[in-house]
This record gives sequence, C-alpha cells and structure tokens, in this order.
Amino acid sequence: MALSAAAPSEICVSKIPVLLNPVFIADLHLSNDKPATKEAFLKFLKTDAARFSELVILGDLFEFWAGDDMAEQYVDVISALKQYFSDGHRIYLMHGNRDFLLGADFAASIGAQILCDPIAVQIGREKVLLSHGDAWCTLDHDYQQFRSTLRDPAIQKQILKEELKYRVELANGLRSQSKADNQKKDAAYMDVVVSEVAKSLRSAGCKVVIHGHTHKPAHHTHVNEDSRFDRWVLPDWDFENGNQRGGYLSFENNYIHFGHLS
Ligand SMILES: [Mn+2]
Repeated sequence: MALSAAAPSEICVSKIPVLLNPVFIADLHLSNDKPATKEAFLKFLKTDAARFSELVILGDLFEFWAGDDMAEQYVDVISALKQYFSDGHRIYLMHGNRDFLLGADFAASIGAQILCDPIAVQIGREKVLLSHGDAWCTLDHDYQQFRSTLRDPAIQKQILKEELKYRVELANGLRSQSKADNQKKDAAYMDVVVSEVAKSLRSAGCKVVIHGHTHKPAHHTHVNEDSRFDRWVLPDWDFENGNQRGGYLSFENNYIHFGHLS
C-alpha cells in the first residue's frame, strides 16, 4: 500500500467552518483486544452521535496507530465512520499522543479533516479552543521533549518508511515504557498546567476550552489573574471487564454539556 507523502503532523487544518451542533469525544483508545469498548463506539455512532451535525474527535481515538497501513485491522471502525460521514455528518479528528501517526489516507477514507492542536473554533456565538491536552502537561519535561521529537515531520517520515511490523514493535515498546514511567510520576505531572492553558486561551482570544488526555472529566471555572475561563475535560472510554466508562460533550441549545451514552 502506498502511503501518503506528507507527514501526519503536516496535514492539519487551522481553520474550519462554524460548528453548528457538535459532539466531542476523546481517549477511546480503540483496539481489537478491547472489543466491548469498540462496540460501545460503534453503537454511539448509530445512536447518540446521529443527532449531531459534527463529530469532533479530540485525540486518542485509537490505543495506538503505527501508520495508515494499519487500517485493514480496523475495517469495522472505518466503515462505521465512513457511513456516519455518508449520512451527512462532518468528522473532525485531532491527533492524540497515541495516534499521532493517523495520516492523510486514513482521514480521506472516513471523510475527516485533521485539526491542528490547539485550534480555535466558533461554536454558535462562542469562540472555543480545542486541544488533546498533552501539550499543556508541561511539568513532564521528558514527555514534552519526546512529544516534539515524535511530531517532527522529518522523523515521522523516517518512521513511516520502516516496515509495519517494526513500527508496531516500536509503538508497543514506547507504550510499556510510558506506563512504567507514569507509575513513578506524581499525579500533578499527569495533569495540565492551568497557567499554560490560560496562556493559550489568551493568545487565541478564547474564554472556553475543551480538551481530553487527562482522563479527569470535569467542568472547571478558573480565575486566572484578571480573567476567568471555562475548562471542559472529556472522559476516556473503557467498557472492558464490566467497566461502563465513557461519554461526550455536546453543544446544544447554546450550552456545552456532558452527555451520557445511551
Ligand atoms: Mn492522550
């Protein structure tokens, strides 16, 4: 399979049309060894998501993505998203720290556009900043260094030249390393630094932010120096071993709010 020439980090859009009636999700960590979570997502596309005009995935849709030649392992997810798109919905996708190699071929296959991180979007009358969130976890210097290396287009192109088998091994190695590292880290290291979020909001001219990554779903109102802003954090999804964790944020009737999966 011929892979697209552009690196995944080079194909994002920084401006999109006004969102009318969007639904936001993040951190589903879809994987074929987590069938119940995948089922929950496929059901979501047919039920809850069907009432919204735009589906906005704010990173880590997949547990990991080693390149678009992995797509044949996720035919069910891809055809469900493609169907959702064909039914007249728009799909926007942001890279997470696990699926940052989702590329132009994957995006085209589901009719999605890849969003830059962060991106300021207009939702109704509100200008809202969207991000996966990991870039604001700035206390974790090692991670930030690692992140900028892996987002470098030249390095991404280099990685994507390798055989899929090697890339999957690399991804597995990085994941077990990060799990081991994270166990040693303080909880604060795993969360966003609110003053960093505030800085991004100020430069984007936004008073509301939606992000994922931390797996700490909440609606915070922060008072920072002379300004206040709202920070909405998306939940992660986990339906394995009897878990029932998941959900979304939506913008309906002029308000952002949490939605429970039906
Ligand atoms: Mn993440």
